[in-house]
Amino acid sequence: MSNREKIVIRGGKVVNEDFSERADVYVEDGIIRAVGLDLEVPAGTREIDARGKLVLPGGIDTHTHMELQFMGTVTVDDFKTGTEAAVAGGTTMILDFVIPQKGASLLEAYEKWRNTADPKVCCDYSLHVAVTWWDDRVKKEMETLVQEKGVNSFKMFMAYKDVFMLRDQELYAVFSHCKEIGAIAQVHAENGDLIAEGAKRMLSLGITGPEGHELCRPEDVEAEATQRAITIAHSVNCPLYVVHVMSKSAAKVVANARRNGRVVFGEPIAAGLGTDGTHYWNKDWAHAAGFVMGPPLRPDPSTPDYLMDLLANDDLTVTGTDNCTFSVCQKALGKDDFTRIPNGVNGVEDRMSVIWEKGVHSGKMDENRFVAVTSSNAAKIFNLFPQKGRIAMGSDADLVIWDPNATRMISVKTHHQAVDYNIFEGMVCHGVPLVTISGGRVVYEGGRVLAEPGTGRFIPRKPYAEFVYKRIHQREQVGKPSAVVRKPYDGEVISLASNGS
Ligand code: URQ
Ligand code: ZN
Ligand code: ZN
Repeated sequence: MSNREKIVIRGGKVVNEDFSERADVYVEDGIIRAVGLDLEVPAGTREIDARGKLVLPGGIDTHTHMELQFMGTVTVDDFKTGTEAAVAGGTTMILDFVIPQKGASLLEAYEKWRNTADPKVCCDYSLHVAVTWWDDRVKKEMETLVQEKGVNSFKMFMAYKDVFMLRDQELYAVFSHCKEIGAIAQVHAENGDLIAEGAKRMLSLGITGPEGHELCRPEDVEAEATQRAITIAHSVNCPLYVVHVMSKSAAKVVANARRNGRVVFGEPIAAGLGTDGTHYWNKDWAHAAGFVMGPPLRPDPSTPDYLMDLLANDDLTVTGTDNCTFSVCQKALGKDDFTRIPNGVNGVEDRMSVIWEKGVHSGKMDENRFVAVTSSNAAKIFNLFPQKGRIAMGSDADLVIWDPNATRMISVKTHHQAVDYNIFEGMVCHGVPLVTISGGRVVYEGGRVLAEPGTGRFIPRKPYAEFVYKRIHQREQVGKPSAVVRKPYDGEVISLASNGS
């Protein structure tokens, strides 16, 4: 059982996104009370030795689906096992998605997610809400969610035709409304019509296995939708967040848009940074099906390195996992037809280690950029900073003591997730969480999860995150188009026939 106690972490290197310093960190009542050298602390304070180790802000996973009903079944990791796995991997907050069915109330779906998650979560969490249909009721409910329920981000699907997909006109309306209410619009960017046609074609060619999933969604299908979403968002001056950027083509679209001044953020995920889509061609059906997710992992093996380079240089901004786990027997719903394989992979436990290994150990980014892309940037975009994402007096005591030199091998045999395989099986990663502290409680230590279900809190988020909205507001002020003042035309005007022809 993990208690909230007075804790001092001694002698570690405290790493924030902007600098690192040798310092002690003192924690009381779930809050960081002091950061400095040789801190004096009250008697009875628990001392944790972090000499030779790093002390990092706990990871924030921007994208999870715990206990999601999807494609006829339910993800095997619920809010308990999912958040236990999170803290075992050094993540102390998840942002999950409320996904209402078309026609269903967003508010009712939100309450359902809260009721499901609240008693089970072992770390703090917050909720994005998906907009899967559009009318005035949805519009009103988005306002209520923002003003009363702590939601400041809405996800729209451009894929999953007839299920969750919105058309361009609807995207235009939702993006406009997000801007009005100070929310950030998120998109799953894939062209749902092209996927539906491509899937029919693959099946007609006799391609029924997992490779068909990738073949009917080539990179262009993701890149086209990414560009379209950016164009629509820009036309209404709405900030845009592209979830799970999976391909080099889509990442280039995001990077170019940022270089052209668009307010857009790209989120690669652990899967896309750590492995690739060559697995879809594996001869073992269950192995191949385990990697099925949308957008798919890409068969171009240079993709993970490329995405990591863009993440290192700020073309891409923040990382999640899209943790959406189905065990092999659930994936087997699509054993004869890849379109029925439930989409989703693991990642919530391994994101931090995978990014350390492929990003920091490889020399692509330093420890400070690691903190930015695993924690601080998420906190800034979703208006949680500096409560989250920072080690400073007054911030939440969400901390990880991290050993950059130790290694661990990722395996289903040792992971804490409920899913019965791991897409990173056998990967050896430098960067190992030794102790995780969530809300001032030691929730992971000595290889054991100590967290109690229900001790995590729902963290409400306010609209108009400054990191996102300062530029939007200024553009709104100065960027309004204005009419040219000119003398009225007073020349001849032809007459049209009464039928207009
Ligand atoms: O599209 C998503 O984000 C969820 C609903 C499912 N998982 C996936 O394959 N990406
Ligand atoms: Zn998605
Ligand atoms: Zn997702």
